Amino acid sequence: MFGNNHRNGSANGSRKRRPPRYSAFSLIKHGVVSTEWPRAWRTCDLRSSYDVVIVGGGVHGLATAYYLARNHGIRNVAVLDKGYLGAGGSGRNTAILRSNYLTPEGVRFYDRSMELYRHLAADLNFNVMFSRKGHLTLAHNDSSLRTMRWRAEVNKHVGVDSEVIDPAQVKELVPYLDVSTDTRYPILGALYHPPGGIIRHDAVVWGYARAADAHGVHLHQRTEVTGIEVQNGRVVGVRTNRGRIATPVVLNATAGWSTLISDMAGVRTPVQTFPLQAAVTEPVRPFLHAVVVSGSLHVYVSQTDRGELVFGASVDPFASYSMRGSLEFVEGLAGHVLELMPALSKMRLMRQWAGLCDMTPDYSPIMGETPVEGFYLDVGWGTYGFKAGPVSGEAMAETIATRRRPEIIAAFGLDRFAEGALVGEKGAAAVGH
Ligand code: PYC
Repeated sequence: MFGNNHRNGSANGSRKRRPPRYSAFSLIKHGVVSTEWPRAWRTCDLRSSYDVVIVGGGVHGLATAYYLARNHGIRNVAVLDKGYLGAGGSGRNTAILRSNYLTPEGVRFYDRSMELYRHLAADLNFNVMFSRKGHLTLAHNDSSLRTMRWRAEVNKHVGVDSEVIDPAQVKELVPYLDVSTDTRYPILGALYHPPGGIIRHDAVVWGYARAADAHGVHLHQRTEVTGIEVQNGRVVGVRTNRGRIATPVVLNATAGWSTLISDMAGVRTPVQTFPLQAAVTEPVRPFLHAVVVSGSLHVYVSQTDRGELVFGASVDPFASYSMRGSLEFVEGLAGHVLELMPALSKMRLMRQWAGLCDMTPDYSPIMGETPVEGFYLDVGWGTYGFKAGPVSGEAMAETIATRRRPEIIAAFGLDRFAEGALVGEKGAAAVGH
């Protein structure tokens, strides 16, 4: 087991430790013989000061901490979460990865994330179970077909593999889809994006947490931020339920509560919070080898390595902080799924849940500096945050280390709303909202 605090690093957390390695022998030993698994990260005392405090222990906050330490040598960093690591959007999303966006800024950004995800298991020495299945966005009418063609052209221009395919090709990729022409929503074609796929979301969270900890970062669960101290226009500290921390840099990497945290620093953001519901079935043998999305039917589905079908929809039509599933959602979902794949009528849903989505007016995130010096934002992730975890972590770490927003996130600053330079991604943001 890792000891407390600084046993494996220097007092300022500046020395890198090796994360534990699991051999086949140790898996058998811990799985069968022993009940005591080594801890993946330490439990640390809260220091009275840190160079950087990251609010939010999801994939964005943890990735930023990891890249701050690994790429920039900034290790006196704390990640605070009021619950447990991955308790928010990182543990509640449907784990779809893709980069087939609509704007060149969006495509380039998410493509970098895909590249980081492809190498993440080796990078973190942790199996994140990335499965490159291919991603299909179905078009049921002429206008969505037009948008698919537009997206395919932008994707190709930026070097991302996407093309529009016809119903016969769709059927070849997903034989269980009903592509007949006498349905209510006939499939006219699809945007096919071969690099898309799914990943194991909790493994991504744990992998980043473990690697950040090994670099000396402090991970503080059950640590709620109650205030942010600003003096003369700059951040000087954070108040928490466990005490005060002096710090010149705070990153708001929360979802759901991002406006609450920004308000504490006196920074207003154009964000509204909506629930998004999802559900999972019992496991069945593998038969769905691509991620399937239908904007018109407001549904997406993929099959996990365990055989379960994971379904999601668009956000609920009202702003709320509720994370409960509803019967209306399941009823609508079942109807829409059966329009697409009637053969699924006998499958049983096992669980449903909801997560919180911070929606911005242009369906793009907000990343970078704010009018308060030292207070940074990585928020407004709507329904597209999980797939961006690695690239936003990398870019936010660079922003904090160099005090300059790198080119890859230049378009996503808070200033774009005042300047009217929006990055309109509505046509490519999950399903129609
Ligand atoms: O952006 O691909 C996406 C997505 C899937 C589920 C929610 N968002």
